[in-house]
Amino acid sequence: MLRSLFRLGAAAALTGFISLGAMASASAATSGKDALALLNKDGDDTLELVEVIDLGSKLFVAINPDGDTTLEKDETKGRLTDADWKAINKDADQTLELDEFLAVVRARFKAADANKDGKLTAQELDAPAGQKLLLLLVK
Ligand SMILES: [Ca+2]
Ligand SMILES: [Ca+2]
Ligand SMILES: [Ca+2]
Ligand SMILES: [Ca+2]
Repeated sequence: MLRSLFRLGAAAALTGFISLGAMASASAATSGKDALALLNKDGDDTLELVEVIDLGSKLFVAINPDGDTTLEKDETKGRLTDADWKAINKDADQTLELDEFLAVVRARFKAADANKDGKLTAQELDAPAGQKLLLLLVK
């Protein structure tokens, strides 16, 4: 546990120049174990894509307080950086539609699934790619 925390710290330090802005305002990273306790609802000990997409759909509604069909930049603060927005917002308007948002969720899930078995373990969630997914989902 201590060693994985250290690894996480080292990884965070390495990527710090990219995510410093986001990290500074966000609370401490969520551990894979905590994330599973919080997000895994079906009684196994992994997150599957269907669970994560379901979460993403609910999150889209939850972080969209103005109740329109899009996310604006201020609504994704701390979850997505300006660089993320550029990459995600394919139609180059000032908003993220649900399909654009879920495409990011899906891409981050795939990136985090190191052994490509369609499930995210606590260990995979603790790795940098897993933390990127959690940054999006948990705040
Ligand atoms: Ca599960
Ligand atoms: Ca909105
Ligand atoms: Ca858009
Ligand atoms: Ca996996």
